[in-house]
Amino acid sequence: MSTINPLVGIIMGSDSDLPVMQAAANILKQFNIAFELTIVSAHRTPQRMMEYATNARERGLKVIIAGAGGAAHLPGMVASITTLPVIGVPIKSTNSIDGWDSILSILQMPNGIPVATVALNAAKNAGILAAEIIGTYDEKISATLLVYKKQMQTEVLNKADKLKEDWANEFDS
Ligand code: RP5
Repeated sequence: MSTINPLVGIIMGSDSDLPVMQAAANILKQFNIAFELTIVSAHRTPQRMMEYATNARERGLKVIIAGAGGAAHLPGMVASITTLPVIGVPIKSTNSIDGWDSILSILQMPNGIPVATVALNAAKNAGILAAEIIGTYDEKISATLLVYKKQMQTEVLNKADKLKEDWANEFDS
């Protein structure tokens, strides 16, 4: 699946990662940021991974979001090849013991090859972070992000008001 002139490449080690990774696609869609979504496995398709990471920048991508689970080498290996920022999504996958294996495989990168690692299964945050990276040069996207953050604030404040009201009623009764 792809959109025209994608700015964000969402890749994952397996189609079994899709239920988690589609949250990154959904939020990018909400922000009107063009993305592509595909499967690239570090272990099962190493040559495809090399090609993807090697050509990503000249194809116009600005950020890569890479999700994998278990022995999750995809984000780190892609980051070792490209100079684009890579956001890693650790996935509690079919072969993951408890999620820590995925987290540590993506997080504990050697000096020189950073991967911006989000929380376990936090593909939505990966999408938001990708948008924020694009927002550093695209005013329209940074304005969209500002609206998003303000909406979240309003939601929390409304919930706080409701809580106050509910508890006030509780004390009255
Ligand atoms: C990883 O192995 C993939 O990213 C996936 O999280 C995990 C399991 O893959 P499947 O065996 O379900 O295809 O490389």
